[in-house]
Amino acid sequence: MPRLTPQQVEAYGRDGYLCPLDAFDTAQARAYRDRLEAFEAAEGMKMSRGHNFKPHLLFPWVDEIVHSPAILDAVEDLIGPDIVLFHLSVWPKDAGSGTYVSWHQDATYFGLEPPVHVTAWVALTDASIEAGCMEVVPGSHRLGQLWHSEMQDPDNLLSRGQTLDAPVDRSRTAFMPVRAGQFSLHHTHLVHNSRPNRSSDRRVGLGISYIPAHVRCSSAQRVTALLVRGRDRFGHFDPERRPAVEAGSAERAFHADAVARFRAANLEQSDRVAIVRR
Ligand SMILES: O=C(O)CCC(=O)C(=O)O
Repeated sequence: MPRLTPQQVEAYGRDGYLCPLDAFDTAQARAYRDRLEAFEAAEGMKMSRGHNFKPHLLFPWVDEIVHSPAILDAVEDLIGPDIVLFHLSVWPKDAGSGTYVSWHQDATYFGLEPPVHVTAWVALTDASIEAGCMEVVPGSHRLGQLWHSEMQDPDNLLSRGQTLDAPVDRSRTAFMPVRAGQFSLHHTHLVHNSRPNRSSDRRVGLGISYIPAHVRCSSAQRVTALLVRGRDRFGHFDPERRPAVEAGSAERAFHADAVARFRAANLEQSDRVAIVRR
């Protein structure tokens, strides 16, 4: 795949997102989806809220996606050659379910300094407007970090229910539909949400958070991350262990520890926001 054009890089700077871009073909996307759903069936649980963090530590096939040259080439054009995977969430929405994602900015509880971070949302199924693809406020990334409140709602896929409560004009939004095998890119301060899936098929994507290696997490809790391209001359994170087999006992143990640390770091950031707002 060609690198991003200067026009695409300029559009990202202006609008805060790019969509759609091609990662792999639909047959490959179907194969990845089948792997995910076979695991869900075997475990008797869906990889939804509460179980959707950091699957790249459990599954070699997710590790393959996060190293995809098509995705990393585009990310490199936006954040440079030394790329660290800071976080990854699976975002499944069953057909006809009420699950949604509230209006938010990804940066809110990440505590990244400086806040240089791009999310690649990689579609394992078609994510049309009807199926509840992401909806964004173009250009809102230029507003910087905005206030959020925590609205607990089991249908909201965001783990802390963080919801924008700053007055941002949402009268002109844009949707980011992607077909299976495509991806979109969005800026850490871009205001976005997604509505329930009204289609007849499940909608599943991977939200992969990439940062340049010089960016650190300001939480006292040290977290893990994975260098996916280039060099890390900073050592801000404990290196992640790439999975050798699908959800083996070593993979599960490493994953559980990494997720626990990530949740603790997130909670610290949420507490900091609450103190500042008091
Ligand atoms: O998958 C969705 O509907 C929302 C994902 C999202 O908010 C993100 O990747 O930042």
